[in-house]
Amino acid sequence: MTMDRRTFSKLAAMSVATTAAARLAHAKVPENPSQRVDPNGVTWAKAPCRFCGTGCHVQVGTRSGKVVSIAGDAKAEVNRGLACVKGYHVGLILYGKDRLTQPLLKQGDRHVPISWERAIDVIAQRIMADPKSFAFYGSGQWTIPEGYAAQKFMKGGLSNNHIDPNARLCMASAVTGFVSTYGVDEPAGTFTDIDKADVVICWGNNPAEMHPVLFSRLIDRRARGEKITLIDIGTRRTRTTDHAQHYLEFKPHTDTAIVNGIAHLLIKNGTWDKEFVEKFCNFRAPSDPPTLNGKAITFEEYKKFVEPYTPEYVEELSDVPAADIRLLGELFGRRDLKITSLWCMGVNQHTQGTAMNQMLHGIHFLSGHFGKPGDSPTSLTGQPSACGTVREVGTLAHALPGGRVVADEQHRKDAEDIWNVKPGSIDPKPGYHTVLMWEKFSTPKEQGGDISTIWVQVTNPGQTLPNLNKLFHPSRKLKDKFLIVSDVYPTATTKDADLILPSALWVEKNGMTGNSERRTQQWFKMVEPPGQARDDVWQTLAVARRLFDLGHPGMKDRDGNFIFDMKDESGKSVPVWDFRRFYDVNVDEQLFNEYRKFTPYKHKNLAPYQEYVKARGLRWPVVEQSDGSWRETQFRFTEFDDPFVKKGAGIQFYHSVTKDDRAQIWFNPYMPPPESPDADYPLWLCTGRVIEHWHSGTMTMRVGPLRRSMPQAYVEVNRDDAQKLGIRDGEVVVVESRRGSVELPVWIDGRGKPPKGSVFVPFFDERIMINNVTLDAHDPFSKQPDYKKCAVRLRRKGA
Ligand code: MGD
Ligand code: SF4
Ligand code: MOS
Repeated sequence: MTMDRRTFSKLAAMSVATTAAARLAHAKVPENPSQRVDPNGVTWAKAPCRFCGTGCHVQVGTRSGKVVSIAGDAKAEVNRGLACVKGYHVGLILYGKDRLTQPLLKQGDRHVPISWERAIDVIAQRIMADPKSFAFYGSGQWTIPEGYAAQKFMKGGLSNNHIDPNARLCMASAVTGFVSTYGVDEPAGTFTDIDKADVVICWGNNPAEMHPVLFSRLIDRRARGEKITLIDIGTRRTRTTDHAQHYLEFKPHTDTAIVNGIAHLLIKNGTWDKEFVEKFCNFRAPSDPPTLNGKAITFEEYKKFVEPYTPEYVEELSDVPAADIRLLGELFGRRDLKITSLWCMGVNQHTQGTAMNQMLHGIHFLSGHFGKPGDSPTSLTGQPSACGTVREVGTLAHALPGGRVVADEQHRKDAEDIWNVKPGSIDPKPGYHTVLMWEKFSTPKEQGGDISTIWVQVTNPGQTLPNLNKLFHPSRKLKDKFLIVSDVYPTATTKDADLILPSALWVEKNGMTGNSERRTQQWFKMVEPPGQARDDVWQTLAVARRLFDLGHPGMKDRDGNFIFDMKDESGKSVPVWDFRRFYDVNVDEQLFNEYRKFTPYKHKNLAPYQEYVKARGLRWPVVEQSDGSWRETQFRFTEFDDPFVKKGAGIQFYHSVTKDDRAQIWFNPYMPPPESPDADYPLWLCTGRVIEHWHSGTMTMRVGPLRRSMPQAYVEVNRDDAQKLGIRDGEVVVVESRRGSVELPVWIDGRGKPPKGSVFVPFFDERIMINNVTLDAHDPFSKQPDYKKCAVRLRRKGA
């Protein structure tokens, strides 16, 4: 786009004027080196999309202090100018009519406005009164600096490990899977594998709706004449199935049997990759008592374990025809094809989620489909920063930044040194994971419910925790339990909260996120938040400062300074807890550059903040070159790309569990699910998302075009089941489990097609709380609950 100099300076002056005007009331909008102004007076700048783990970049157009336009970002490697229906509408999420604009305190049955000062003081006083009973419930939608601040505040400042995120519900099993297989978290490959693979296998995953741009990046290859085979292994036909050459429908929970069936065939046919396995792998199996690292076994033992999983036996367990198991076995046995596996919630939300993750990596190792572009076991994440904030910053109850853990003395010592907090500040005992945290909050104190205050940021547990009647509702009737919620809109959680804090959303603040392929991304604040809404990271810092003023010893570092001391260029401390001064310095930059110090320990090296200002994200490890430039890494553990692999090693798993540079090939047996259909509850229930809506729908249901195209939840029912029950399309039915019930209209042959004996319900609709019905049974290692299967029955309303 071109424009003459005069127009440009006029526009620039105008934009300075609006910025200055806004500054009187708020913290200022920072300088943004990446922005440009077009002839219509629209200022454009980059930001990653607010929604999913694909991590597309968009160009955000602002004028007169408002977001007025969104475009795909052609410079972004992830999406190359594309966006999905949510991405194109992302600007509108800022402008729902009922944004939260002031702190609200519950008095009697009402929420009454209070000042920020009072709100911050209420939180600080609750913490001072009983610091150990305080918990922080965060999010994979926290920005990296938000999560890092909360992490340091809790573990370094309060010596309290009760911090856990919604991502526990989401990718905790991926983490335990990676850690027990590679000794370190997060995928070896990247989205580049999707460009190079000959065969892509989706394991209980519907990327066509959940990672739409990534999926079109794959399918578009066909339009260019490339041949790709897509295999969909699922429990329900979805939009992903529409594009697949092979659809293998399995009985819920039997995916473990399918993987064992492939291993069985590779060994029986002698098509496993002996050289790869001999050089780079060890074998493992569950121990008794069970531990995350299990026990070492020999290849002979492994062979014996998978021996029973013949194609016929797998068919018996899973209902997948033996011929299809053979097809998978043959494909994995071929060395001339490149195979990429994709998985997400179907594998992770599973009481054998850790096992399934381990085994998917294992099948790639056993067959040598690893370490070449296109040959990769690639786990996807749901949220925009499940990787960046939760896994890398370590906002889980047992973790420290940079892939480290509270249980390790050296890890604690290093963290205490970086934070400059007193030695011994960090508690070696992990805090409560999500399900336990909410269970403790919902249990009276006298009965061991030792969590009395939870601060929730950027998540909506009143709708999205499993088994709400057990984990969420009870606390709301207990007098001494206090719920604090930072959100941008009224939600199922704020409705029942004791204190509501209005937050700045997306480009109303600076931010950084990390997507599914280890890509760390950065954006600048572009517009002011409405009313008194303020940055989440400011809220955390303000409470920390209030505690400092009240004399909480943990808020002082070894030199007596505030643990979140922010300095300006001249080295003077800036009182960022005063919101008017918050953007006098770049708090994100200071927090990020401090966090960076944690990242080399486990070779998750990040570049300085300013490198991310220039890029559309960089994939870690990012390492400085001799010419001063910073180079990202696409393929980890491979000599040709990973700077940490020894010359001549080829492949090196340098964080190996067994300390011999090898990865682990796990055997895990098929085990039955915690709840299966029976005579009383004869149907499987699966739950999940739809393309139009983001999770609990708080943002996307306020975007007209998205709400209109998917206005309410429904239950997908198989035609045969409907006929048997005498249920018509569109009719409202009751879906009930042993835990609760909801009423929903029936959709027969809808968007997704569940097989006979199963139904599907999306969870975006706050009027229909499907999580009153779902199960809270969880994986023993990851503690991640299973939202994908429980037993329900259907009945006609009134019947
Ligand atoms: P979201 O709707 O993403 O769902 O569950 P949640 O995280 O609870 O909630 C994000 C909240 O943050 C919204 O209320 C939004 O309004 C608010 N928000 C947005 N931006 C900001 C901000 O900048 N600051 C603040 N303070 N708030 C903000 C997701 C969770 O759900 C996940 S990740 C999974 S994988 C689970 N999946 C799942 C399922 O598959 N089935 C069922 N039945 N339940 C599920 N629950 C889990
Ligand atoms: Fe946003 Fe995900 Fe859609 Fe990309 S695919 S535009 S990141 S919601
Ligand atoms: Mo959950 S990380 O968004 O799928």
